[in-house]
Amino acid sequence: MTELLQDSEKEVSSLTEEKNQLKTSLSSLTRQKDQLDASLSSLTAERNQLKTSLSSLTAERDQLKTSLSSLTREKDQLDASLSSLTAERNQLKTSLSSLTAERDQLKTSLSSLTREKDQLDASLSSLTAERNQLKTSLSSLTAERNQLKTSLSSLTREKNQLDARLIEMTKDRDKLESLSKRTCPAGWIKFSWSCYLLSNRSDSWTNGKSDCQNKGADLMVINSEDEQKFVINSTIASGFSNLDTWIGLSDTEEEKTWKWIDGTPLSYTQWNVSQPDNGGNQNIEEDCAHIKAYNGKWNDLPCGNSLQWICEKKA
Ligand SMILES: [Ca+2]
Ligand SMILES: [Ca+2]
Ligand SMILES: [Ca+2]
Repeated sequence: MTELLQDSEKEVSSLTEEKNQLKTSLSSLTRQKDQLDASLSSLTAERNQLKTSLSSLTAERDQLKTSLSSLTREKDQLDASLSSLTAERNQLKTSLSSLTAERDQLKTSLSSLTREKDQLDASLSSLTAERNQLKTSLSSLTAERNQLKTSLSSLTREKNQLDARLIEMTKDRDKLESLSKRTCPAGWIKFSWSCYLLSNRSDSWTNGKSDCQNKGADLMVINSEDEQKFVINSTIASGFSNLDTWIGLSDTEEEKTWKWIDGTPLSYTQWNVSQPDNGGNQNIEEDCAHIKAYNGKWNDLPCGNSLQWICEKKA
């Protein structure tokens, strides 16, 4: 029995010890549970805060995504702008370079223009002086011009008169041309605007004159040296110079006043040496002229002498 008691005592002791241990464990577990409750409560609060944070961060992220997208577009535009600005800058650099060269040339030009301007200033000064002189000259030239205008006016009138005369003279010339084309009758010799005929017989100056008048002519009137030369040189008329021939010149009306038969003034003469002499000392009257056979010069003879004669009429 004792042994049994002993065993029970032992068992009670162990159970008591175990119960104490369990009490201690319970106490510690209760503390532990309180601590866990407190932890759970704070974790729940923390989770709620984190949920709120997550929500706001998500919103923020979405805004950032939107921003990123718009910034990406903006960046692309800026890239394009940069590219075009770079090209523009390169062009500007080129322009700057050429402008710099141009500016240097302009500087050089400016320098030479400045020198030129100084020269021009000097020239201007001398030109001003010259201009003043020219003004004075102009004034006198204006006066001169006015005089010349007056002269011009009178010259114009004169020219008009000359024009009118020219027209008349042209008409005259045309008449003369048509005259010069005229021909002479058969047997007559033409020279200039006249026809000439040597008589085939001899007679007095007066009868010779009548003979010519019967032929519509007159005794020859020598108007010029040409006509004189024609008479003595012409081949066909060479016979003329081999003969003494009456010409239409006489001083019958008034002694020593020689007149051509047609009233032509006596301007050209070809008298032989010492002629006319009215017969000299022979006490005769010599009033009619003839061409001398041997030299073609003129001499006066008595009108009744018998010579051949030369008739002349207009062609
Ligand atoms: Ca004549
Ligand atoms: Ca005489
Ligand atoms: Ca004589």
